[in-house]
Amino acid sequence: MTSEVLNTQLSDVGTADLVLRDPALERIADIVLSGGRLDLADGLVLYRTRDVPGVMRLADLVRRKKVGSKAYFVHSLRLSQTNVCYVGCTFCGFQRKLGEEGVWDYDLEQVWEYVDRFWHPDLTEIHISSGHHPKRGWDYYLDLVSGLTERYPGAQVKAWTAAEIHHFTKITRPRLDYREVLKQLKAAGLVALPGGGAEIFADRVRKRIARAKVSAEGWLEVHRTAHELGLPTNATMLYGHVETLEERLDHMLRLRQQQDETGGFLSFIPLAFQPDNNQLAAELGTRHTTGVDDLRNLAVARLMLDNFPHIKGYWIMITPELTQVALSAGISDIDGTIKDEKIAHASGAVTEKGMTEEELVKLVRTAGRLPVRRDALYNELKVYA
Ligand code: V47
Repeated sequence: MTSEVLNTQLSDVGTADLVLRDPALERIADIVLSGGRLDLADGLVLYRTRDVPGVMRLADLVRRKKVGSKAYFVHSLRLSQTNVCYVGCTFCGFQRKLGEEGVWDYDLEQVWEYVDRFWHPDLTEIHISSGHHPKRGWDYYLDLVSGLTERYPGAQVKAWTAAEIHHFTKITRPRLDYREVLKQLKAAGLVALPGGGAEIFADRVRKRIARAKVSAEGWLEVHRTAHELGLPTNATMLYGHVETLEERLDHMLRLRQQQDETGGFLSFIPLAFQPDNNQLAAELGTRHTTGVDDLRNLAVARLMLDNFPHIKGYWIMITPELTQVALSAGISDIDGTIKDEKIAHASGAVTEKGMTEEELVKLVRTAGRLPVRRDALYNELKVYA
């Protein structure tokens, strides 16, 4: 592709720095820059080319077209009210069975005490993700959302993965469906759903790593229903274990298809497998994703998921330093302060459990981007000009 053609098609962002060394990428750049769609075969080219910087540059161009120089973060708190879980996903080092050593299981008073401990005037999002508890009743979850909403009015409650929503349908008597569970949570104050529990949609992988969890179809149905009810959601993909590149792309294409239909996804977050203290790590040997795979994967996501507003680099799992580089590989969001991450750290994450707002602003600034503090729904709260 000549720079002349590129300049005509993307005059708004400029393409002077789009140097592509692999001719196969030029055909893909043509499609992307003319507003076309990439298919699975194109995705494989992106995953297999040695010109990783070229893939990153192309993704960066798309990122720039969507958000300019802005990079978003949120002042958030992770809350995992329990680690009790009966599902037994093999990649998970966080889960404990009832009565096992290392279990925690907060009642409501303990939840308030926990949030009080981390509360800050700028706290805008409480992101809850936990385990499938075999004993807790439905009212507890409704009281948890309404209690948080009343006690911390400045903080939006973004809670429970589709897998947990699926679990809630099983504990309600009479049994409620996804729609009714979500309606009641929304009425209690819920504003959005996090994207966890998606893992990899392909059956072959799901059977091996998340056999007893909500199916791929169930996960997508929960999110479709949430979108229909006006609850935006995120989507994740757990990569770097036994999945193939085709299976990663299949995962993204299923999300893209659903986003075409509902438009309710805000952000896509690739989750790099944390390979310690879990059964899958024992089977595979401790094997971290490489920085190149992390960056390439984020760039591929930006290019394949053309209808997603944001691709998030999750600094907890890929490190703050690599997240800075990823700000030039297609990402527009770096999550947030988090404060007390537990799930990734239970499987050996080497990062801190949280960062301050000042550290996040510095991270973004020194990567050459404009820091923007947002809320859970991507409303802009402060631009750090
Ligand atoms: O659902 C568990 C994953 C998820 C491991 O929506 C693991 O904004 C890697 O959902 N290695 C929880 N991943 C985290 C999550 C999330 C994170 C950041 C942002 C958002 C968002 C959501 O973590 C779980 C599971 O898919 N997970 N164990 C592991 N060993």
